[in-house]
Amino acid sequence: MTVKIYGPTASRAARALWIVHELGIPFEHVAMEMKDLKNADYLKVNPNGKVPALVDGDFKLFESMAINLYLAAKHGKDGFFPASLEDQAICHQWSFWGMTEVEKPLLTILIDMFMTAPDKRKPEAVAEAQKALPKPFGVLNGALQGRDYLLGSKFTVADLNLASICSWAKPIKFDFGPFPNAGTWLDRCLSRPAYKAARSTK
Ligand SMILES: N[C@@H](CCC(=O)N[C@@H](CS)C(=O)NCC(=O)O)C(=O)O
Repeated sequence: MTVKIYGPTASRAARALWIVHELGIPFEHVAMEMKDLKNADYLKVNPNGKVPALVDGDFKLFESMAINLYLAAKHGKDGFFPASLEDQAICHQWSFWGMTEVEKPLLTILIDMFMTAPDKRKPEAVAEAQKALPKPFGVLNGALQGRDYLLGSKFTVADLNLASICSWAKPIKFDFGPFPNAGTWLDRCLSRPAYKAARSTK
């Protein structure tokens, strides 16, 4: 069955597009326009009127991390979705952590830098977000000490989910100098062919 991924490539739908490329499963990309997300037809897919959303046969799902964890559990091979309950919990841990500890400050800076008219920018909010980032990136840096990926030597859905959030550190030119493990891990993840393929999905 072909899964449908809803949402423009330049949105959080990129996370789901990355994983379908990584898993090598057939998918249909329903690119959507942001202006259509509150249309009645789309609200039947995702009542939040947001992207991404997934439809897999009769099954519908929203929330980017939930979509990716579902697809990884269903289609992951060779440890991409780990076998043990503990390792699966670690994948959930990093996915939730990315959303709660990292996403907001990164997005605050990204929106201010690239999507806000100069007279509407909020330097205080940006300064606060800048101040918030070293703490989680310090934690991530420590977790990656002596290992290539979050669970060890294998790239898993934990890496994909967290790197898809942390990818926003690139356009805002976050300084990974004090966090070299996190910086090289992010480069390693973002150099994967599936990430590049997802970004060029029309
Ligand atoms: N926590 C949700 C956030 C979804 C979200 O806010 N998506 C944005 C696009 S990146 C959106 O649909 N915005 C439209 C709106 O808020 O009306 C997820 O990770 O899927």
